[in-house]
Amino acid sequence: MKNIDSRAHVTGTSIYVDDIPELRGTFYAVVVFAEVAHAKIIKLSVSKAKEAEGVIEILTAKDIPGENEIGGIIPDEPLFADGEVHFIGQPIAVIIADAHFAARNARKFIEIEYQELEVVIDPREAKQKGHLLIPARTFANGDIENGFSESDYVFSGRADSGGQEHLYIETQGSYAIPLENNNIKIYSSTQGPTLVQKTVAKVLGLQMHNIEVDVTRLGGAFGGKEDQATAWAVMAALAVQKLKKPVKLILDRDDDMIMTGKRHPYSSDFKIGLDKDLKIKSFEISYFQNGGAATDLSPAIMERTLFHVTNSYFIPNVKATAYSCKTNIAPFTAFRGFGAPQAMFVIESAIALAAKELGVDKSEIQENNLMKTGNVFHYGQVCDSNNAVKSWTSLQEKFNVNAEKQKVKKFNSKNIFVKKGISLMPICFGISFTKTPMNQARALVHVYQDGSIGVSTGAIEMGQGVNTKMMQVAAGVFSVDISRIKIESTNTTRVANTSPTAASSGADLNGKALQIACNEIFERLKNKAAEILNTSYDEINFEDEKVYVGREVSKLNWNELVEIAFLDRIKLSEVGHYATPIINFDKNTEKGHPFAYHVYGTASITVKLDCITGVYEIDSVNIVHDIGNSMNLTLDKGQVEGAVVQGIGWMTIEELDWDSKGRLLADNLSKYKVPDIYSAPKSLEIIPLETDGPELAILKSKAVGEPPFMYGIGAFFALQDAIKDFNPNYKMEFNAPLTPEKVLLGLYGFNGK
Ligand code: LUZ
Ligand code: MOS
Repeated sequence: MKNIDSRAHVTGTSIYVDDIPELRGTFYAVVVFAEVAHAKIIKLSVSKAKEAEGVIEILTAKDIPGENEIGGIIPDEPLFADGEVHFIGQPIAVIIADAHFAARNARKFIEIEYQELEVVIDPREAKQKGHLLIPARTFANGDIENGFSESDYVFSGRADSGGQEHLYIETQGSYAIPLENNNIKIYSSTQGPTLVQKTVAKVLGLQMHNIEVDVTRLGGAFGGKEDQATAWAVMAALAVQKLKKPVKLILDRDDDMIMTGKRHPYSSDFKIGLDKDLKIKSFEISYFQNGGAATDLSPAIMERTLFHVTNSYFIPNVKATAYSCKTNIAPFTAFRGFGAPQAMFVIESAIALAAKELGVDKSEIQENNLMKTGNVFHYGQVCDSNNAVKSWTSLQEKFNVNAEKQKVKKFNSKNIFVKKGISLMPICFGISFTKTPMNQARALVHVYQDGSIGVSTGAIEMGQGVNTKMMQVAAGVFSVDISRIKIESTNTTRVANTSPTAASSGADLNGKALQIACNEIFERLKNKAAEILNTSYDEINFEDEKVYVGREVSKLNWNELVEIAFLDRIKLSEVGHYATPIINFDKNTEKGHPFAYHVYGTASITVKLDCITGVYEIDSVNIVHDIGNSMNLTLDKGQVEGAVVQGIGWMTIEELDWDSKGRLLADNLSKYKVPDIYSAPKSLEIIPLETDGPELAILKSKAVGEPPFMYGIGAFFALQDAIKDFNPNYKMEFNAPLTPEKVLLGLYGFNGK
């Protein structure tokens, strides 16, 4: 089944926030933000800007009737800076004007005087100064010291991975509309409508029921709109409350890049111990997470890092400590993988270092240590499948990896200035929000008198196709054609208390809730059909909108059955509620069973490097991916393809840097290298691993949003492989992204200075 949005996307008729027909009298808002990274605000005057053409109103911290607070986990983030600023891009005020450009123009008349304070950019420096967002946390298992003393080889090193700009095509934005009795309706480009509703109520001094949030779809999010969509909705709503007029706030791309948080850069120290058989005995890590200037989601992201310390490997002795470091940069936030990619880059670096020192192929160590059924993850959950090994061996068989390795060797022996490299990358990703209470969802289903069906869930369509999957779930339960079903917008008045659509769990959680709601209605209809056809409940079957008695088709069809049921006053609406069973986690012992299941897979990545320019191409990526019993292979492959390209971008060409004053260097699209068709693999093949799929996945079809992102890590090591072939003295450094510039330095021995 195709993505139900394809046609509208291609013809340009899909509706995003900025496409909603505007009401008469709509005003436009632009955000004023800090130009220095850390300072006291000595003076803030908006009077000149207020005189500028078209300006209606300017709102600052003192105009907030409720709490000036938008921090979700820890209340340390004001909506508008009050007295101090902590990063360049921190909102200070919002200008409302009769046109977007009028508001933007007025921004230059805002007068702010700062008394500058010390700026810290580096997470290790922040940690040294004691600037932590939350206390450090340690996950440990076994006895690492014992593990190291039992090891024949011990290696230590450092690994650094950079940030990443989300670059959703649709920038952040909202459109807020006044309703009667001081209620407000907000259209928001958010993954978390309930978070928007709750935060608007808090800042405006209202109750949640005063705020209705509605989302049709997003033009991409990737985690960037899990909680950082909220501020823009709150500002628009604040202006509506003041002015009683509709207010639209859509960020221009440059404002979006400057003001919003990105993937967390990490710097890590590791120590790995192996025995003679290349079994990893012990692994010790310190992660320094660059958290930025406010907590945002950093504790949850740090937690997911700690869960993914060992990737798909079984390591008996582990000790991992993570520090979430406060720096003067826009608060870093959720991004596809949510801290797990950063952890997996470190273990892969440790294995690469060990392989180099021992003179063995990295894949030998990888293969030797894969998780097997019955192995216990360092956080206490028991591994319940052999999918890590199965995907590894299946990749060898399906794509003949050994032959590919030989080809690379042969190519390199014949070429001096062009070199190839190949690397294998296994992945293992835990599915469920690591915060157990978030793993719940609801769905509302109406069967209308004419047999058509309306479905509302808490899931947000952001291009991933979750609405298509929801349609498949409902159509499957009722055995009706998909044309009968409409997936409604996601709206807080129809489905309340939603978790954000995140953690790859949108289809599982909302799909299960939808299944429950549909089944309830279906049961009633089935009973009614049995009554009408004078037979037993067990004899009734549905297929293609017809009712069967046993295997025989009856005269009764879907439409007639619904109509009779309605006239008989049978309830044709239902709310389904789902909460993931089994999962638990004890934060005192840092042990439990936090994940409904794990997703596994293995990729092989081949790169080709021009050793004169340092420029490279990704020749091919071959993957055996664990999708379970995929309910929509087209959508699922689309997720894998997009994730791989995004992961390769993070590891190779996307570079975020800040100067010592805390200014983002790549703050617009002419400076930030976006992965494009040329950086995508020339060939990308995905074969689903043959497995049944777990009960806790919707229709046994596994979550697919985030796990394949981590295949991109293989590109880094494939490139190192190619560099090594050209320069045998290459001093391997684990410092991502491995840009052409860094590659060139490595090729000619200048890396590490
Ligand atoms: N968001 C969240 C996530 O709040 N908790 C999670 O565990 C998570 N995991 C992945 C992506 N987003
Ligand atoms: Mo996400 S990183 O699943 O919002």
